[in-house]
Amino acid sequence: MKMEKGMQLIDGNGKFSVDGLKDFMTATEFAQSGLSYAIVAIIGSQSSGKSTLMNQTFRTNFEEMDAYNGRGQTTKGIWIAKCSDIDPFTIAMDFEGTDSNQRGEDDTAFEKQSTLFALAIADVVLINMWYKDIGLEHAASRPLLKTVFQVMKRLFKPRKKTLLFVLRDHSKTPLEHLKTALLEDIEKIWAAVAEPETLCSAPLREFFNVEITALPHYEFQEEKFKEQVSQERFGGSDRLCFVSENTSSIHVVNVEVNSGVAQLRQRFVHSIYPGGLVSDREEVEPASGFPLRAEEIWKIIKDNRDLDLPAVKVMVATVRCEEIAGEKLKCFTFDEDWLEMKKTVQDCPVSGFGGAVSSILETYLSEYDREVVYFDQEVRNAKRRLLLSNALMVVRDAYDTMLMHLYSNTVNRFKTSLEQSQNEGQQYVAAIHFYSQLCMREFDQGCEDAAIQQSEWNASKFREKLICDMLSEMMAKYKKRITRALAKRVESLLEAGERDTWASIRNLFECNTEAAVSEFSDAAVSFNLNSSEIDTKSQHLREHARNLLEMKAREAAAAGRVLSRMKYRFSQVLGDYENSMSWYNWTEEINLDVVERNALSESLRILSIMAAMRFDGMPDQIEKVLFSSLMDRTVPDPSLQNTFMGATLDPLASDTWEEVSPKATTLLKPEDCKSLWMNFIEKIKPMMTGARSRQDGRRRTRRYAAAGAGVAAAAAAAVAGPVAVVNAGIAIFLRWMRR
Ligand SMILES: Nc1nc2c(ncn2[C@@H]2O[C@H](COP(=O)(O)OP(=O)(O)O)[C@@H](O)[C@H]2O)c(=O)[nH]1
Ligand SMILES: [Mg+2]
Repeated sequence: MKMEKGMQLIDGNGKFSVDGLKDFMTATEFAQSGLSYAIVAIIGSQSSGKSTLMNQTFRTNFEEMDAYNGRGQTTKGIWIAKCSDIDPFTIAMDFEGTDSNQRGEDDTAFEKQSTLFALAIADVVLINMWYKDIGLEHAASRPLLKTVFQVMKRLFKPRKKTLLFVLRDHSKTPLEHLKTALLEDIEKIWAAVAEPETLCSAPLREFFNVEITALPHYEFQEEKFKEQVSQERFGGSDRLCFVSENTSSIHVVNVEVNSGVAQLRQRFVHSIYPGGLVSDREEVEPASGFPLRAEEIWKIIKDNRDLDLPAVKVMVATVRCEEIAGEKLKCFTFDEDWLEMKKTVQDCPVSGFGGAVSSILETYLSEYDREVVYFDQEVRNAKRRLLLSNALMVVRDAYDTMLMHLYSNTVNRFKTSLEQSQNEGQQYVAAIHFYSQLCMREFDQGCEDAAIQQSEWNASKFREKLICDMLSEMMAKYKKRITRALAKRVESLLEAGERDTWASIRNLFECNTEAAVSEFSDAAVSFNLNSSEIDTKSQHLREHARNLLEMKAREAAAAGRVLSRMKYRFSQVLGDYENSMSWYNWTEEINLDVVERNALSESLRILSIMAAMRFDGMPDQIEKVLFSSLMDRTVPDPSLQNTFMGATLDPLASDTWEEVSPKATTLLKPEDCKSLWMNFIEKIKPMMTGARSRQDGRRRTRRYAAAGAGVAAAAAAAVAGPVAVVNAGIAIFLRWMRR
């Protein structure tokens, strides 16, 4: 597409050509111009030679009216074209003429809209006028100027514009006269235009640089016209003049003082550079935002809304920065190096991960920065932050995976090194010191290597977890040590069930637990824990030991086990007694009731020991209560059970021990003890029955033995000797007894 021929940006019905402009942008590569560009628009009455002038000046190819077909509306709407061979990139905008008969007298809406569009978008607005109109009260150009000033005052914060008046068909009237009359006209019209409050009495110069030039008749003096319009260098023509003089009396400043001859085209070469036609323009907006800006401005104008240019600027910047950020994010997400990195890190740690990812990220962030450089700073910074945070979201999983590798490798390394050191017989605390430092150092280096420069991420969570795991490893070791030191010994102490069982257990617990805690505290120094953290961990170790005790105590307090221990103890006492009794020697026989009471008392002590964990060594009444309730009334009076009296009289009819916290240390409730005891009593009855009958047997045996011994003694004395006779007698007697 040859864009010098121009494209219709807005058609006669006010429709904006988004697609056409897109093609124009692509074909001309306008977007690449950054801020190095200028836009020149021309407004003026219908068929006043605007298109002709634009084509001659900028070597464009806007449609012109055929001179032989009479005056009429040729240019419809608004056209744009790239000016040929002008540096910087310059866009020419050709407008449908004002006062057009085709639209009718009252249809001034489009004129106003297009004028406003020209003032909002162009750097230089050429105002095409017939030279003969100057000074005329009813000249066609007066309503146009009024419109220009009105719309300029309607713009919110407009940029200062250059108005370049082009006086057409200039003949002999000296330029000085024309200029004076024109400037007076302009000032009058400016003053007459009602001003919004904010701009009250603001002078014209704050809004416009005014320049005036005059051209000969194109048709009658075509050669001269062309020469003055499009000659590359300053020529000698005296017809094309930029005029000005001391205009202080009429408050117009910045009027170009140039009485010499200049070429109109030449004014647009290097127009943005110092000394150029628009070198003092401010707040230029980037070329890449042009389509959006033009479309938005036209939309606002069409909707007859207030045209707030700074707001448009922010809107354009927002949309463009978002678009660019979106493109960059997409490019980053699909960047081959990044994808490769992301894939690799799933399987194993990647050396130099942070540097590599940061550098890929930086590539796209720099591209973003380059492309948005001319947009509103606040907007572009905000969108950059968003781009970065979105890109970091893309990276986050891979980063975490990378840290996960470092973390788990370090934990494994720590465990294996420690294990190896133990196998080699190294001192445990020293090994902890050495390997924890070594592993942490390596972990920190790994994290540094994985750090994403653009992020504020750190590995503290993984580091904490790592320390936690190392400590757990250590804790497990000390817990094991405590278990090993306590479990079996506590079991046998409970099994023995001696009077000092709990004191011994407490002693055992304290010695071993505190030894482990103290060593743990020494080892924990490696992890820079504060004292309260060390205290907490130490407490865990103590709790572990205590729980172990409780577990062992509860195992030992299982009803069946207690019962069998009591029975065993009972049988032991009874057995000891029976073993001490001789079947044939008439030694002093102890009352079996006393023995029984002894055995019962020993068994009851086991029950008393097992009733609660005496962890804190506090005295309690359990043994006393058990003895008074069970020993003194071996079988509770069944008639009192289930009665109020029974309940009050029986201290064991309860599920708690006084002075003993039921949750913490009760192993057997009072009522459990009672039922266990009753059970026990039932179980030992046969033992006692057996003992009693054996006692009877013994008594009889001894009697017979004594009798037999008398007879035998006599016989023995006579025959074989006394001992053999006695023994034979006893053997016969025992056989008889067992029958
Ligand atoms: N009198 C006069 N006519 C001109 C001049 N330049 C062009 N024309 C003629 O004016 C008519 C309208 O020209 P055009 O450029 O289409 O005017 P536009 O409607 O303002 O764009 C054509 O016939 C041109 O030949 C000029 O400098 N003086
Ligand atoms: Mg035209």
